[in-house]
Amino acid sequence: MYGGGYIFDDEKNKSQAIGAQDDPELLAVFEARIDRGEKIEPHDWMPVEYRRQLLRMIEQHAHSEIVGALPEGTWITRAPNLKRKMALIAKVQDEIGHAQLLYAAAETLGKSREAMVNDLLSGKAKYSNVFNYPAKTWADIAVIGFLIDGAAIVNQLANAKGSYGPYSRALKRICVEESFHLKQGHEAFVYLATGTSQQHAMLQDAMNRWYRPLIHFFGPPDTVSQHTEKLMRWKVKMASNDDMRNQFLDQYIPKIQEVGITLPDPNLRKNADTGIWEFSDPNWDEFFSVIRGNGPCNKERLAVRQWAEENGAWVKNALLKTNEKYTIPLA
Ligand code: BYC
Repeated sequence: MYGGGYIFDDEKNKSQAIGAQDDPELLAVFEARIDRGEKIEPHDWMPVEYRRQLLRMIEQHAHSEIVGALPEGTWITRAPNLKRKMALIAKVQDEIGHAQLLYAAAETLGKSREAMVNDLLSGKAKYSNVFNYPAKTWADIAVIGFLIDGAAIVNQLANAKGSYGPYSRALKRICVEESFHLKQGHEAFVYLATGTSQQHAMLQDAMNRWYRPLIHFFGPPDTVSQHTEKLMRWKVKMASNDDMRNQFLDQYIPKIQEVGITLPDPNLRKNADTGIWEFSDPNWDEFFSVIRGNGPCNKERLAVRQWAEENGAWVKNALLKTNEKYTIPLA
């Protein structure tokens, strides 16, 4: 999928600098293409804001895959048996592969991978809130595999139908691999839920801790979301935060409850008239604090990435060919 390569046209790009005004005629042609359901490709004209928004979202997604490998990665050496260990190694490897696909898709919008990685390491870039919480026990791995991957699939299946070709193609491929992650997560979840009373209690404890971060995963309520309206108009986001959250709750709450695990929210219920899930205030202050760098594990996550960057630099340097010009992948 990511073969060949082309040099990003800097001259063309200058007219697309942040703050530049879009040509109204080009904008109208662009929006008509979006309305017709056409895919936008890297060499096509696109509004400055479309490029900026896509880059922001894809970059955050790529960072989420890289950082998301950390809580699970710490359990590889402590997996309860060889089967679980092999599955977890394969899953973590897949997540890093997803980051590669997503960085390549983001690069087509004109930001180098190096700049993106620097923004992650400096703490400037965001990544998914959920990866700033600790994975305290093996049951956390079951919750992540089943429910975080499940939540990600809801988001990614929808956005795979989005307007930007490279992102949409990357998401399609990611979803195929995620469906295996979900299966292994579900199997591990059911195994613990229906196992000994200790296993059940360990899973219940993990569920209690992950419930709120999972509600946060889909982003702030639509009434507060800054980017949804624009992103949905341009078919980058194919459903709003609240719609995706509701779809997730609809699909997964019954699956959690059917194995005897409860949710730590007395107000969680589906409104039979509206079909919408209602829940207690999930403390959006906590969400905003976590995504601004003040969650329980933000500092630890970045410290691990910084360590990897410093200690892996010699591998990169050994592979670099000094006489080669940098090319953006053709996604
Ligand atoms: N976490 O206007 P809004 C995985 C930020 S990894 C952090 O609603 P938008 C996996 C948002 O960026 C899959 N920040 O934003 C990996 C914005 O801040 P800025 C992760 C969040 O973009 C390993 C502000 O809040 N999935 O599955 O319209 C192991 C206002 O929000 C979050 C993706 O990355 C959040 N949860 O909608 C296992 C999907 N939510 O940029 C599994 C791609 C919001 O203005 N991203 N913010 O400073 C998206 O679909 C959208 O960006 C979101 C948010 C739905 C998340």
